[in-house]
Amino acid sequence: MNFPMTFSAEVAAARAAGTPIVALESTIITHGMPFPQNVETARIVEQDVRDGGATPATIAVMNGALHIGLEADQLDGLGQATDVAKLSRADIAACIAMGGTGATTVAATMIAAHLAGIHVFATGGIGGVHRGAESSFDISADLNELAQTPVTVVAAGAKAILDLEKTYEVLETLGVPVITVGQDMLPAFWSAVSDMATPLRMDTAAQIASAQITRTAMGLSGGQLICNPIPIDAQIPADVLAPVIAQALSEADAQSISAKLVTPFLLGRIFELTEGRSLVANIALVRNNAVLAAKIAGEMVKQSS
Ligand code: PSU
Ligand code: MN
Repeated sequence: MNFPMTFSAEVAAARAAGTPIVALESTIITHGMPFPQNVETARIVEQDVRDGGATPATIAVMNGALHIGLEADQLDGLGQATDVAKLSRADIAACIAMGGTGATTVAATMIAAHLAGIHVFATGGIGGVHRGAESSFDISADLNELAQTPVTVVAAGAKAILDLEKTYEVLETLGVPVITVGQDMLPAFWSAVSDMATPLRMDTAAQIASAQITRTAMGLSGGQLICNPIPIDAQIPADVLAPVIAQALSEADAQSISAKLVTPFLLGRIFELTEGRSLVANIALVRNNAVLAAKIAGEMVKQSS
């Protein structure tokens, strides 16, 4: 390998032992949540993965090296740093080549996880087709990544700030399995249900692991999107959120927020407009996803051996 890739001590040990590992992203820490809740959440989510029987591997680029698993002080540093780049497929290699530091989005975390032989990844919500994409062309690189990189991504669906109908249409076009856990309707990130039926439903981690293993065995490229609804007692109902999302979107438009700044701006404004309630829900859903991802990773080890 002719680029620097380093493993945290616990990830190195898990690799040597062949025990389950769950990848975690870092953009949610640097661009998705405010300090200090970002660092607190990252630590709690890592512990949720351990409690679920797997080893957490939080992924980031630091000083030109791809880190698979962060030591506690590295996580603290990243969570407090300003000026950290937001890395997707387009810029992760350039950041490493230039010795830079950056946080990985869903797309970049999938690439890194695959390079490290990790098959399961937990996050909050994936990026997708933004509202107004018919004129802005703003479609997250997360969607293409799901189509080509064999990693199972556990999320609470696509983020509700997006055009969810267009997002799921594009996923279907790209041949990405969209699997909702335990219910017939797709979730909507902060809300447990949307008004859309899920293309596929599964009820156990074993089924989800088997589906990814079968997909890869058949030579079908790409991963799967696992839509894990936020626990009902932690959700914010969609009708409560709708006007808040509309206001944040119109402010983004008025201020000409574009490209990589859109999602962080919207999440930040929704946090303010809900007086922190959106963050409480976001933390609950990420934790829920980490627990499921650990079970799926365990099943993958079991079924592959
Ligand atoms: N999930 C969250 N909060 C986030 C993200 C996911 O709960 O901030 C991040 C992920 O890194 C995802 C990114 O890839 O938001 C989407 O950014 P964009 O829309 O610019 O592609
Ligand atoms: Mn975008």
